[in-house]
Amino acid sequence: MDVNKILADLKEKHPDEPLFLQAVEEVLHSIKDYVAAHPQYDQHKIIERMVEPDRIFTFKVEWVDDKGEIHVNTGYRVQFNNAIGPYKGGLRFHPSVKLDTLKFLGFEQTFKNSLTTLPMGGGKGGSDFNAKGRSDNEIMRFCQAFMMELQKYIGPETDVPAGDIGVGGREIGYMYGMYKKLRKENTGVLTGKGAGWGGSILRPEATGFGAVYFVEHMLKAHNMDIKGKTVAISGFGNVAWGAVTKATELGAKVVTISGPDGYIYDEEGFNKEKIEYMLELRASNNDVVAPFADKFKSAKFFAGKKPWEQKVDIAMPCATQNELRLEDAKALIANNVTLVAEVSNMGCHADAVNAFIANKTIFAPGKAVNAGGVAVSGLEMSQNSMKYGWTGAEVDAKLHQIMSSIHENCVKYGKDGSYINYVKGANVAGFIKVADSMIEQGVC
Ligand code: 2IT
Repeated sequence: MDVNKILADLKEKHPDEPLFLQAVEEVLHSIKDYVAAHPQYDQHKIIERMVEPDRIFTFKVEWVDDKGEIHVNTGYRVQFNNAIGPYKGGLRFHPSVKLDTLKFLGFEQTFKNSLTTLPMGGGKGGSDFNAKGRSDNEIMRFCQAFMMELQKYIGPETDVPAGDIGVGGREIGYMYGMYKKLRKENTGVLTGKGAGWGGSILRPEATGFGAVYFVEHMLKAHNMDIKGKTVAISGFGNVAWGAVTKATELGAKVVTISGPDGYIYDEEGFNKEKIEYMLELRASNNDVVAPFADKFKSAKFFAGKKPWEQKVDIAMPCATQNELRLEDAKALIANNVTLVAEVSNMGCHADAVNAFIANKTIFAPGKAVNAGGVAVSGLEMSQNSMKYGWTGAEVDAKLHQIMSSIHENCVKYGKDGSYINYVKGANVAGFIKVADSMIEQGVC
């Protein structure tokens, strides 16, 4: 495989898709030695076939706000690769969403879903809708209008969306209601549903919980324990909330969360009351964390800053892509960080990842660390197919097992002397299953 040629061709074809190119570049660099040692992949042009999404849908979403004004947004669904199962992946509602964003996320999702051990292909979708300041009724009307179009392209056996940034239980509810009305069916077409109407217990917590379970495995592989460790977390949405909750429960001291407005440092660490307040902040639709410092005396707000300047043992970026850059990685390394677990999809800029690896910092990529979310989505699909529901303890046990298996696979393909290169391990392990399935299923 000529990585440089494939990347140059892609760049020429998609010069305006920097995120997609960044995601592909990271994967190709980490799998190139493995591919070179296994000529069947080149023979079957697997890489060239893998970097091209199966299909992309783009549609118009029209809706009316509370004042009667009409708005127009763009909706997308990228069906990236279904070699190992139905397309599966979240919907992101955020003003920054472009086709580039969803192609990068769909590409990442293909490898991540392969790592989960469950039969799910990769897909992603969303819209440039901005929920900030919108009423619940406006959000409902937008979700309904979005689903009126999206329903043409999805189905429980073909493509199963879920949440991502800006799409949580509330939005999934409104979209599911409209799907059901249009299609006259109660099926597992979306995951992240309410526990009372087909959702899996523990799906809201799964991404954050799974991430902390993965961190536990990383620490254990290096003869350490999470208890007593200080943790910097960014973001304050669903994923950050799950991570703060589980890390706190296991005896770690979480000292930061963040929003687009800045970050909160709380020297006393989080507790139940503070964790509950995170949910309140999020439900306010204001996208800020500053009010946290007004409510809790021990909390300080740092406007416009990122948490990575604080001295901590563990850093877990849980907000969005490229939120941790080279200067942040340098600050963490200078402060002797023990471990960095990327929880957001491509949360660390490539330069930052390279700095961690060069420094032999224990570092794992999002597609391994955050795979617990989509894994429990896969378990939700299984429960829906069986018309059955597992208990929280059953789902949690399966989540534990999946995170353990992902860690094992990362070590298997990423061990480099005494250092575990989790980036290489995750990319190679994710690649093999998809690539072999494509070969077995022929050119189609
Ligand atoms: O990035 C992700 O893995 C998600 N947003 C969850 C996808 C899913 O289908 O649960």
